[in-house]
This record gives sequence, C-alpha cells and structure tokens, in this order.
Amino acid sequence: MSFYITTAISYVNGAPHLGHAYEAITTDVIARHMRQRGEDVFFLTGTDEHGEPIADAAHAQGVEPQQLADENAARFKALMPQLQISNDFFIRTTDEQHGLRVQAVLERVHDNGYTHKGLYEGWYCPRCADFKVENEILEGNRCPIHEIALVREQEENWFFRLSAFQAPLERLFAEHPDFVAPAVRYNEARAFIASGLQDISLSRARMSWGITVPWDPGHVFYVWFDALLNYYTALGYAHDGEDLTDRYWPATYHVIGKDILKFHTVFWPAMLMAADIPVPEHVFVHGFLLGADGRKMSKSLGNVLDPYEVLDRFGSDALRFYLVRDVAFGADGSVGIDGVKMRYENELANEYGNLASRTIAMVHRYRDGVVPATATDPELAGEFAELPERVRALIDRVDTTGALAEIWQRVRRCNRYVEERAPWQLARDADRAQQLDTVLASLVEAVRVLSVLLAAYIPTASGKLLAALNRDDISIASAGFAARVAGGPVQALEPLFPKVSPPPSQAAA
Ligand code: ME8
Repeated sequence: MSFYITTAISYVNGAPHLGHAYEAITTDVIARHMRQRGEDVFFLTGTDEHGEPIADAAHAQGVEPQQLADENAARFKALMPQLQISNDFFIRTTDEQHGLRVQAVLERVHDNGYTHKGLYEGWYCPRCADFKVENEILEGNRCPIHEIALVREQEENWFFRLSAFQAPLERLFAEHPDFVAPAVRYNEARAFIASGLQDISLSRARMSWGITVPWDPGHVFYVWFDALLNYYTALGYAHDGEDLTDRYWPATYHVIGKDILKFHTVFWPAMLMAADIPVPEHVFVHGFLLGADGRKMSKSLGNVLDPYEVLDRFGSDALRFYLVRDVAFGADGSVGIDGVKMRYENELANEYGNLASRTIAMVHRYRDGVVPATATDPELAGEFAELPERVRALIDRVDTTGALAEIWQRVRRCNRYVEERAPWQLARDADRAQQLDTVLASLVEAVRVLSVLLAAYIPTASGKLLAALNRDDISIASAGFAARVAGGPVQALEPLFPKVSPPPSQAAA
C-alpha cells in the first residue's frame, strides 16, 4: 500500500528551531514505522520560500530574497540528516519545477471559473502573510497568533471563490470524521467553515517575490497557494524522469502545527476540489512546544531549547526520544534542557542502555558469548503478547507518545525481570543451568524485540544493539516474541548512551 506523509514546509526567514525539529521528528517516527510495516512510503519535507515574510526579512538584512532563501534552506536541509530524518525528497518552493506545476494547477482553477478579480480590503498580518477575518482578530486589531498590530491593507487582486466550497467542505467533514485529528482541531476547522466562508485573495499585485500568475503576469500568487501545492507538485519531479503522482496521491497524512489548521483543512481541500484533484486523507495537528516555564519560547525570556545544543551534547536519538516521550502528540508541551538530561540519564542510559549492556555482558560472562538455544520464559513472553499490534494501533492514531510508552513499560519490566531472576545467583548453582539458559535467552529476545520496536524512535542505538545481536531485520513482522530462540553469538557492545559532558559554560567554571 502506498503511504504518503508530509511535514509543513518551513519558512526560510530564519534558522531552524525546535518546533521545526519536533515536527520533522514526529513525522519521521511515523514514516519509519510504516516502512517497518512494509508500506510503500514517500516522506516529503522542505522549505517555503516565497512571500512577504521572506521578502521583508531579506530587505531588513539588505540581501535579495533568493540569497536569504538559499542560505536558510541549506540550514534546514542540513539539519534533516542530523536529526536522522528519513525524508525521500526535500522540496524548495523556489524550485523551477514547483513553479511550473503551481501555475498549471492554478490555471485549471481559473479555467474552472473559481477565480475573480476584486478589491480586497482587510486586516493583514505581515508575519502570517494572511488577511484575518473578523472573528479571528484579537482586541485592538491584533494578530491571534503573533499578537502584533494588524495593518489595514487594500489592493486589487485575484480572488479564489472559497465561498463556492461551503457545501462541499461541510460534506467532506461530515463524511470523513477522521479527516482532521485530534477531535478538538476537527471541531475547530468545522466551526470555521460553519461560520461562513468568504472568498480569499489568490494573488498579490504589489509583491514580486513569488510565482507569476500566468493569466495576469503583473501578479504573483499569494504565498499560501504556492506553499500548499508543494505536497502535490513534489511528486511530479522528486524522482528524475518519473512522475510519482499516481503512485502516492492523495496524501495519506499531512502533519502540521495548530497555527496553520485553517490553511490545511479549509483552503487546501477547497483548492484541490477547484482543480479536480482528490483531497488528502488525513491532517494530523500537533501542539506547540513552549519553554520550560510554560511560556512561548523566546530569546528575551531565555527559555529557548536549542536543538543544536541538544544534538551536540546528547545526540539525535536523545532529542528524538525526549520530544516524543515528553510531548504528547496533539498537546502543547513545555520542554527544557533539564528534561532532556533527565530522560537521557534515567531512561535511555539507565533503563534501555543498561538492560542492553547487562544482557550482553551476562551472555559473555556465563555462556561464552553464545545465546542459549532454548525456550523462552512464558512469563516474560506474556508481557510482550500483542505488543506489536498495540504499537501499530497507536501509531495509526498518530499516538507516537502512547506507542513509545507501551514499549517503555516493557523496558522497565525487563529490568525488574533481571532483578527478580538474579542470573548471578543462578550462575553459582550448576543445577540451575537450564534456568539460567532460559533467563538469558528470554532477555536477549526481549531486547531484540524492544530494539525492533524502538527503531523508528532511536534508530542509532537500536541499530547498534541489533547489530551486536547479529540481527538486522527490523520489520514489525519480526517483533513477535519467539517462544524459542535460535541461539547464536553476540558481540560486545559499547555503552549506547555514554556519560555526557557538562555544557561548555559550566565546564569552564
Ligand atoms: O507555517 N512548536 O512555516 P513555519 C511546535 N511555511 N511546532 C511549531 C512551533 C513550535 N514552537 N513553531 C512552528 C509555516 N511550528 C508555513 C507552512 S505548509 C504548506 C506552509 C510548526 O516555519 C508550525 O506549526 O512557521 C508548522 O507546522 C511548522 O512548524 C513550520 O512553521
């Protein structure tokens, strides 16, 4: 089955921040898991490079928009492998191929009669690049997202007849209650539609940093139309000489943050309908990361968690693990460096890492590095019954946090099992050799299964462990706990999560 998953594409007016890393990581966990299930996955991410926010930021720095876009797009692109993101393509909306396809799709919208020219006047947020409708505006004409003063703007532009899609969108939501999740976001989008849809601007006359409107070259497309279409255009040119559209469209999951809900769940499906293109299956909406003090992260408050610092000190497995474990998908979450350190030491190093190293060390110490080929302990096997199925079901609801919690419960159970069985005592008694075989075989099987299930979350550490066990199959089909293990040698394992040095500022003190 084809499975097409996307992140939002990031604005290039600044460097990547933790919110971008979070979205890429969560999406990557799902993409990797689906590949483990044997799905035909295509995973897209990229950068959103046109429009007012970029043009304004470039002018403020005295450079051309293209130069700013090139510099920052390179940083976003470089961050992906650092986070172990397994995207299949990285789209930039300044790609020539994207521009041509945007023009073709919107020309169809125009030919289908869903555009008209008119005078637009309204309250505009230059940071969102969006005109706000009355019921969104905060007191004092401020942006509901940025809380900055909105500007009264007037211009002649092309409009998209969003109002024509009132009934089709209502039908889409009524017939597909799983179109948007979580439910709170589905309700929010549905209420926005129910409040009555007005036509929206499709073009800008004053701007030049954008894709030219083919039927009126004095205009460029409003950046959101250009941006949303990335999900569709990318399939046309991601693989040289091959069009992947039929294979992957419609998209299976769009993963986005809650601030861009309206664009993805109202404008986007309407625009696709206007161009006779099938609409995506699901939009999954995550919350916002806040500083450890629960406030919006900002440099002036000194509560920013810098993804690069976490990567440098703890590595990308740790950042991935921390964010998914600490921030339930869909909810806002407070994050900080102390939390990273705690999860790293208490859970990754002391629970999973320690379980892995003591298991392998005991196989070496008591059985010369060869796993006893014997039946596993039904008691421990029972703890793993249905685990892969549960993880699958949770990931199907994009409950990446819940699935990780299920897995982690077993990591803890295994550590208790070691304490309960006390293999070091069994080893002193020759009559209990079979019991020791059973315990060792069961533990090796348990860490194998855990590592297969953790491969989507912490690919590096789980990969090292599986390599030490001489196992490389990470398919979910292989995550069943075997009643009997085949045995075989295991390799020594270096610590998966070594002690971390203090930050440079404290080291110097
Ligand atoms: O919105 N916590 O780009 P963007 C969690 N270009 N997620 C966050 C976040 C935070 N603190 N801050 C941002 C755009 N995000 C458009 C998208 S898609 C066709 C165009 C999320 O760089 C945000 O919700 O401002 C969005 O999903 C993504 O990061 C990119 O944000």
